[in-house]
Amino acid sequence: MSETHDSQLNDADTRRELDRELGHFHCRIHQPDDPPLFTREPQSRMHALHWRWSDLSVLLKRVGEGLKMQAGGNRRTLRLANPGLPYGTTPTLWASIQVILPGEIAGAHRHAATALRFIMQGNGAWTTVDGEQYPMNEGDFVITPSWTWHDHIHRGDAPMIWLDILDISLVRHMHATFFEGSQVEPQPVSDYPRRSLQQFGSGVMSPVRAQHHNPVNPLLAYPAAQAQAALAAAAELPPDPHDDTLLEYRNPVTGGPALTTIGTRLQWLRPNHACLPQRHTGSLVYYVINGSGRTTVGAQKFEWGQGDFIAIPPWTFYAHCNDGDRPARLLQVNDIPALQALGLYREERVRR
Ligand code: 1HN
Repeated sequence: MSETHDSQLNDADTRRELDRELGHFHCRIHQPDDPPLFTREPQSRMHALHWRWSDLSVLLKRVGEGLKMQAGGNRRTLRLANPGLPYGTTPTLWASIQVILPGEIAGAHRHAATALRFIMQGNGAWTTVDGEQYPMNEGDFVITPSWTWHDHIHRGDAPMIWLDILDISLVRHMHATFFEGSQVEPQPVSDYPRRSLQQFGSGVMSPVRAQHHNPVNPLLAYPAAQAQAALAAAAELPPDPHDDTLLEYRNPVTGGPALTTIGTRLQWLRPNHACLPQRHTGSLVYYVINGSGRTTVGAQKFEWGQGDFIAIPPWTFYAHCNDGDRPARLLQVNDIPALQALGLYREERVRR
């Protein structure tokens, strides 16, 4: 046995032995078989995943018909669960599809986790967020900033579904979970139930002396028609090589993303434009609003259509392509604002 090998063995034995003693004092030293603390690049355990609407629609029907809406602020949701993670859809985000039946009330509660909703199908449900009340129609985007009271009431006559995305996994990693259920279900509605939309909803004008009800983002609802018109107008311009047309839902006061930890964007992919690959820190969840195409994620290729979901792990190259003959529209939800706030955002774009 060479001298170096011998001394390494001894060192390994010493390390193991010392570690046992240190354990009594809640201390430890690096062990020979510890996994590396640092990797050259992020190595995510999250899987790239594709959920098809043809599967989801059947499962949603079963969840809707089979499960009761429980009292106490519970929700009836189908979770998009990533098999590479102990819970959630990405390392930070938790995506689920909520089913609400006519006449049901999803009672009021609030949590430290930030939430967003994007209405997938149906209409007639209303959401109340800190006393403001908004109808939820297909394509609307409504937010529940951290610690705002929220409940939903379905006044329509057919089941409704929407996408809920929360930063639950981020908040759990930070050990910052708070939750409170309301004694009053549903919560009282204020005298000016559309205040934030009336003050900030134009997107181009805002009050000079508004009393911000909510210091995080005063605007709680982003109606579909306005967002879709903005997207269609921007899509008349030449495409970005990596993203074609990608618009962010913004906080009208700061100009930053609508939520402090979660980024929400609408994407337009025109036919015959193959986006170039890119990768960045942060994870993504896509919902296909309409159209079809394919997305390469690392070595995998997902062929998607309307109603499908895709999850993309951090630091993995991805590129979209619309090979249909109509434009495709996607909702992209990411955790980029959280990474940016911590100084951890990086990106790489392949050039032509
Ligand atoms: C939640 O509070 C809602 O308020 C929806 O509608 C989905 C998923 C996990 C945890 C809390 C809602 C949720 C959720």
